[in-house]
Amino acid sequence: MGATTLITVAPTGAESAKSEVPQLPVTLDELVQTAKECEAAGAAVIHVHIRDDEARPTLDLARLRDTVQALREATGLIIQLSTGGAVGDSYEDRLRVLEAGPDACSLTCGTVNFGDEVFMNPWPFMTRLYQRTQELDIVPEFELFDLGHIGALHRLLDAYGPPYGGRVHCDLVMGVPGGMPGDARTLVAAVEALPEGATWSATGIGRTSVPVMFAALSAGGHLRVGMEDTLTYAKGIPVTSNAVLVERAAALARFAQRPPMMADEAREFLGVPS
Ligand code: KMH
Ligand code: ZN
Repeated sequence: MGATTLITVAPTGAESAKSEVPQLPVTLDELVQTAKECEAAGAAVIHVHIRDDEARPTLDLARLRDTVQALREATGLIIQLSTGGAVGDSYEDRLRVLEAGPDACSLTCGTVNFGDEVFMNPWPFMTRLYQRTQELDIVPEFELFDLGHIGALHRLLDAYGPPYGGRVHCDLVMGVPGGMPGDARTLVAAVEALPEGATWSATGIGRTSVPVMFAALSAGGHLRVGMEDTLTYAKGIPVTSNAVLVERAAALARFAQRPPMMADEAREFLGVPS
């Protein structure tokens, strides 16, 4: 078990509407401000989805480049761009995200029912995306929404070798309607099935956020929190900012005697060049 906890913040996502969640950071200024607050609160990685001028999810390359640059100038956070985008984004658009020059990216290891929709990640797309990360020196984080995705991760590593950076780091995304449930026994089953030497964080969607945090800390994992995943702080209490979610994660990590990992340590841990 590591002595510190890597905290990733996922501040925006592609699913929530600004009109319904006014606190959601959707403009570049809002995102940079959120990133600064979350870094101060203990985050070391930011998982980024961006929006267009109408606050709709977009994978526009120029906008992604501007975002990476602005976050690099304003913070020391590791910048992980989403290659998941929004349900229905094309594979070509999702692959092109890597051209924006992030430190890291998400790479989902299989298709999954996603509420009433389907988040598509067929094997040929996964393999193209993985090979592109290797060509472009981008550290992938393997997003696992289901136990079957772990089988696909083993197959990917067997077929194409280790990731850029050298560490296999995964994120268990738990509690999506259609994916694996967000509870301790599923988390343990998933962790048991990971490749030898892999490290992992976990995130619980919606009401599973807090139980998944406790389970992850108990099992030696790292944490991802943010308004992409959770809009309710506690029953009946809306989240007011990403920073409060990071503050809570950092407090629990300290309580577990594994305080937040600082950005420099996180770079070394994930194999992201300084
Ligand atoms: N927005 C979801 C369809 C990722 O960022 O890589 C996919 C997602 C995963 O959020
Ligand atoms: Zn995402």
